[in-house]
Amino acid sequence: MDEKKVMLSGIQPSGDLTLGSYLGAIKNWAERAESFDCYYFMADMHSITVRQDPAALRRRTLEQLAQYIACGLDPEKNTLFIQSHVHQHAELGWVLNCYTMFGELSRMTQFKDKSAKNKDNINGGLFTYPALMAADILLYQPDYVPVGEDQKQHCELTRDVAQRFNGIYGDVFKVPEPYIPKVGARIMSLSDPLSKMSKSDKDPAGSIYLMEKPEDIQRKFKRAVTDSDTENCVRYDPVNKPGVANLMAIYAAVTGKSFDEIEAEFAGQGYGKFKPAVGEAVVETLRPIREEASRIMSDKAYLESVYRAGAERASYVAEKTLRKVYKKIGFVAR
Ligand code: ATP
Ligand code: LTN
Repeated sequence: MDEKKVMLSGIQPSGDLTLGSYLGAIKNWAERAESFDCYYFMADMHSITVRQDPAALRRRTLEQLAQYIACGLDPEKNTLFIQSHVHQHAELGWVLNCYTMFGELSRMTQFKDKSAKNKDNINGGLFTYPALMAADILLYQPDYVPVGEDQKQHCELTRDVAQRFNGIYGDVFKVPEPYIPKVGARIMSLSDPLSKMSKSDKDPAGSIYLMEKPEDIQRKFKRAVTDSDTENCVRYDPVNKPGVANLMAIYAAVTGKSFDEIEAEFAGQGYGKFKPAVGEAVVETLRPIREEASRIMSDKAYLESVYRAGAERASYVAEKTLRKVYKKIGFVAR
């Protein structure tokens, strides 16, 4: 019998993947792909909580799959699938909506942020989204959910919902732990170091995209907002020097160096040397991913075979949990 622990995570195809998505989430997935039983999906159902262009959504969903594979997730060893292909997500999502409280949903920062950004479309899905996310997770009984810092609150809500449900019906769900990286859990925008780097940001200067050309990446790093102090010194101080601290976090995450080592490396050299060095390290990290993803994108038949097989495997596991839930809550078996 397979004794491996289970890991699961998803990303919305709501924009092109960024360095934030990579360092906060995917890098962690790829590094653990061998030792865990892993499920990773494209959260297309979540992405329609914000209005999407249909053709762009379709394209980005497939590109995201190609990028997952290019980041090192081998489809033979990981179950890679598209959320809407596994109908159990919508079904358990509805059930869990009825076990998630209005007050809990009202406290979610992602809801507050996104409703502030999309004032003309504050829809029910945007509000109840965390119940669907709880379903995404609990269907697969995972031990860990590798995400960036911003998703911690949703993971905690998932734990609360699972515990509430188990409290009523007995042990139905495993209560999972969020798995957040020590470095890179919250990469900030290069143009505004006080806000998170985000793939749906309207200002592309703040985000580095996985598929971006090296010269564009370098240009963005050279123009990255550092700090208004006159010190011009590479020192880790997130409160007073958030721009430099963010660049240091990026450099640390891609090179594996500690903050002390980075300070020593750039002692007396100023931002003029530091910023292009970070750019160069990021370019070299992303180069193989970009090249491999472009190659995979051109093979549509392969991508289709991957997401079909993934949906089949995911559905099999998800169905077991869903049946158990339906039985416990009193639905008549078909
Ligand atoms: P959107 O702009 O559509 O809300 P996003 O860019 O904020 O998207 P998500 O799809 O919400 O990204 O996140 C995908 C995964 O990457 C999640 O696990 C999230 O925690 C992580 N992540 C996203 N942005 C960052 C970031 N700037 N730093 C670290 N991790 C991040
Ligand atoms: N809410 C996440 C995406 C997401 C997810 C999940 C992450 C949807 N379902 C399940 C982990 C597990 C986001 O907005 N980044």
